[in-house]
Amino acid sequence: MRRLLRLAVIPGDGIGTELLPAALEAFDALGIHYEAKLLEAGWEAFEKHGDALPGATLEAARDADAVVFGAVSSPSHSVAGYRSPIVALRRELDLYANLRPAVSAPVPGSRPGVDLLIVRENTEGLYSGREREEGDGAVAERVVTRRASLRIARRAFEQARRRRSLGRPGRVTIVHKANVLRLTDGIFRACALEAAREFAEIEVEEQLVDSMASRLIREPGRFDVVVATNLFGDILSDVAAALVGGLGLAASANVGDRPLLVEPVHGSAPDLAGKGMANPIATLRALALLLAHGGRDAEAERLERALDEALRSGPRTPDLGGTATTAEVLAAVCAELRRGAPAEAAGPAR
Ligand code: GGG
Repeated sequence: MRRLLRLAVIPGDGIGTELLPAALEAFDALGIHYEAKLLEAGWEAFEKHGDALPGATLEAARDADAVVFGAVSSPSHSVAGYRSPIVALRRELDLYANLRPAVSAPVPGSRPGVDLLIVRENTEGLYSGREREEGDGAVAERVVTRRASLRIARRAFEQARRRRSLGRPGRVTIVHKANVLRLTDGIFRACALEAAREFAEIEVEEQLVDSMASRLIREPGRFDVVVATNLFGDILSDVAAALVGGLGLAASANVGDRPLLVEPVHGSAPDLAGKGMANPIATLRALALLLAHGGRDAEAERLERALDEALRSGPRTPDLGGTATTAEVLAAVCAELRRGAPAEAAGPAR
């Protein structure tokens, strides 16, 4: 039997608490040997403890093999003492790369022939947290360092190399706006081109971010790996998700040296919360990313296959035009996993 997988599970707020820990039922169906420590973070945690990311949560996350994060939506106005728990977790755990795949899905409206990976810098850029009031307005600092740019670029090229070994083209598109942001994106661009020289077999191209947004919508099938600074990557990955079924299906992996943090891309969706109708597929895909990045490719593929089959022929939540509940979709995926499961994986293995 494989080593016990120690998970820190942070449901967060809103639909995050309806999706987690419920989605871990898929790990039971896969026969994965795991333990889950449930932890608090988000607005409710802030109201209760005065901290959106309590110290105990951060410590347990540091100690876990992997972190599964649900969803939060931080207030859009300033609240004294509040910090975004997901942005803080990414920074505290130095999870410097946010990997966001966008792949065609068997659902209405998904564009065919899309299989791309957005590699978003996760620790600096416009999310550096350096904002201050000045004059009659405010200033946000966009921080770009050589260290962070080189390591994110290398991560992108490594991903392109790995994907090339699986039959993808092996191409990295560097996204920037160095013609205007000459210093910050000048550094990002130069570092990405420097990293490119270590990966001779990988094709490299550049796109200005505005042109990239337009090309992504017109011809998403031509992109393989896309590397971008924090905000550009955040926006482009939501665009990419919209092309292949929407945020209800999109997941990401936050990676650094250790541990790994996976999450659905969507937020806590306060308008949907409490109805039991949130789409669990993004959270389940996040679990598949956890397995894939944890060196458990066979189980990741089984989960991905079950998700595709459930999307093709199973019940669908309202975001995909159906009327099914979260629980019904989850049950369909788990039934799919249990059908044809290897004998030792037929039941819970905790
Ligand atoms: N599952 C990721 C998530 O909660 N996304 C929404 C998000 O990034 N929110 C930032 C925040 O509310 O602090």
